[in-house]
Amino acid sequence: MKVCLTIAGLDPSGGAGIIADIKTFGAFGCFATAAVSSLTFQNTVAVSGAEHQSAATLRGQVAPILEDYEVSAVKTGMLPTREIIDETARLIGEGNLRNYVVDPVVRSTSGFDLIDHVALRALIEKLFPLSDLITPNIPEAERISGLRIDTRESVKEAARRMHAMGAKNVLIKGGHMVGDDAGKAIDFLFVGERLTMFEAERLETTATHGTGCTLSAAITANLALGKSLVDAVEAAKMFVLEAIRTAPKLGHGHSPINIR
Ligand code: PXL
Repeated sequence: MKVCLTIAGLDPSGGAGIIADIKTFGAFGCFATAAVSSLTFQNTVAVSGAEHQSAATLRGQVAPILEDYEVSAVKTGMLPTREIIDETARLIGEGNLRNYVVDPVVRSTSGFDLIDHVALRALIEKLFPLSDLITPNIPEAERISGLRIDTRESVKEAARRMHAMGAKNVLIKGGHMVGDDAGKAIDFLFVGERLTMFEAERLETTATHGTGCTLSAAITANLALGKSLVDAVEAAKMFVLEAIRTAPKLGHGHSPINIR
């Protein structure tokens, strides 16, 4: 059985973060391991705060896993501080980890900042070069690239800029797209300079809490299983679409999706 690792936040309400990642790894037949970067306080309506881990408590969680298991793929989600990002970079280097997917989490669906400015710079400098794929949505890609993204040309330019920052491969998720492609759900995968577009029907729903976490975890699981990047993204996108379609409509805000 392939072992996957997630380093991400705990969303105790179950929609996002490591709970979504663990369920997703399992859904693809992988064995889930998880280290918490931050305890967040939230439900489907709002995030009210977070208590971040230290470098020592992150290392304390991850090092024993790497000593004992062969980890086939890894993803990172919410990494709120430079301290945690620097330690994550060290752990990934020491473990010689492959198939590394960075979900550059900036803000929760409900609008809470999950990383500060200094940490975002560290994420770009330290983790992009170690990664096999980064998976920003449009607001994240705008924040990282400094560009306004409202056309396919600007999607390409943003991907070029993120390549120049060290990301080998870039998946820009078009769910927040405005302009001509608003109302579609097109994801843009740049493997090096080569673009593959994934177009799916757009589901009009507020049940979107945890979609980004689930997508990156599903890609990670499929890379662990030996799929190519294009095939892994395709499988992950289908998985998330089905999870949104069959979402349980829980809570009073953005409902979690149905990961199984
Ligand atoms: O969806 C971004 C995200 C990632 N990780 C954690 C979160 C959220 C959004 O709420 O709570 C832990």
